[in-house]
Amino acid sequence: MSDAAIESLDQLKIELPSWGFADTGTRFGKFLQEGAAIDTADKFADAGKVNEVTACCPTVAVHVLWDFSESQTPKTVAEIATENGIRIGSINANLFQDQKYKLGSFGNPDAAIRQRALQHCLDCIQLGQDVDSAYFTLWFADGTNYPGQDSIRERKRRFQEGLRACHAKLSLEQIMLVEYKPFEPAFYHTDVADWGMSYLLCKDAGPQAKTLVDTGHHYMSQNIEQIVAWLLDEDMLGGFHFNDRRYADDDLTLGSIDPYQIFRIFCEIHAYANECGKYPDIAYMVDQSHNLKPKIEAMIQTVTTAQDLWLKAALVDRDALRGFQQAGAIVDAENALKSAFHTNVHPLLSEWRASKGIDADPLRAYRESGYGERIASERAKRRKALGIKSETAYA
Ligand code: PSV
Ligand code: MN
Repeated sequence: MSDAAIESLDQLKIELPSWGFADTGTRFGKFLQEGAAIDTADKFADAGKVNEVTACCPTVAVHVLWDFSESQTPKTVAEIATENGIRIGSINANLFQDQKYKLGSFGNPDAAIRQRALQHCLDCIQLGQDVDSAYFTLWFADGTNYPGQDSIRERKRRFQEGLRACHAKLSLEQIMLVEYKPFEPAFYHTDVADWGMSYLLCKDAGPQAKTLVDTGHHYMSQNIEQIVAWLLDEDMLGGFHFNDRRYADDDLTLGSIDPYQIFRIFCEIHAYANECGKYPDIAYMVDQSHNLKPKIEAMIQTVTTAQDLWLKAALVDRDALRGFQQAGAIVDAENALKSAFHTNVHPLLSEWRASKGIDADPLRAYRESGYGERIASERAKRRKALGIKSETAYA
């Protein structure tokens, strides 16, 4: 069983977010880091470094407005990724920063603004085709802040129209992921607030549209593994955004608050694979922006935590569990999960890492490489030369 579990780690390719390497913060302020990426090339270099020490992050997600500029063709950006040993993964549309989107993008009452949002998406789809990216990811900040502000049903129909138009332009290789989020920045109603709304919109749009589960986008105590199980069973789970949360969309490192929940989510995926004879096609992506933890270390921590919990979930004795379930042996069934969760999987992880030719401890390898110190000093100098002001304690 442990050989199969180790082998299953090859299924867990984790995409890193380009935006996770740049300076970010909350709406109250930013805490800048000397080593933060200044441009897309820096972000790709950092993602490449994480891939080098973990051997499981071959792609990087891009956010179009933050990673592409008119001075660089998509192909040039793709080449920078290749130079860093990675590829461009999902293309994330940006439908929330433009001043025009105050009342929404696809849900906006103004047809001209909806058209502008649609055009942006069609450009993203084309960009995806230009750089051979399989995933086009949509998250909408759309919603209203006050009762009566707009018609909820009309907004739903506007979304249906926009998403259908996007789907019509996908190539056969492209998958469109629709993310949901219960609140923020809209606080009265969010147009795509939960998995059911995403599911319905995807079904309406076409067969290449799937739901994206961001682990941080749920109300307190929601059973995320049930959502995952249902979406898997309906062939509608397209991808994940990995992070953890305590209160809202906190962007914490994966499993920092509730590792057992991530384990239970992974159990559903292994259960599916066990029944269907193959792992589902899911895009596993990180969505975290750290401004307290060192960014690259936080990414390595997330990735290795994901592998750790994935492996534990792979160790659940499925035959025994099925027997306990049939017999109504609740205590034994639960213990089948718990004993897997409490297994020390480090020896197995080390075995997998040795087979990939990497250090058994990716964080240690990263620290010993001196990369963090090198980029901090090089980027601080470059910031100075570029005239980028940093009002930080380190300045
Ligand atoms: C929104 O909170 C979100 O989860 C979406 O995925 C965005 O693309 C991303 O965060 C921006 O950081
Ligand atoms: Mn997300």
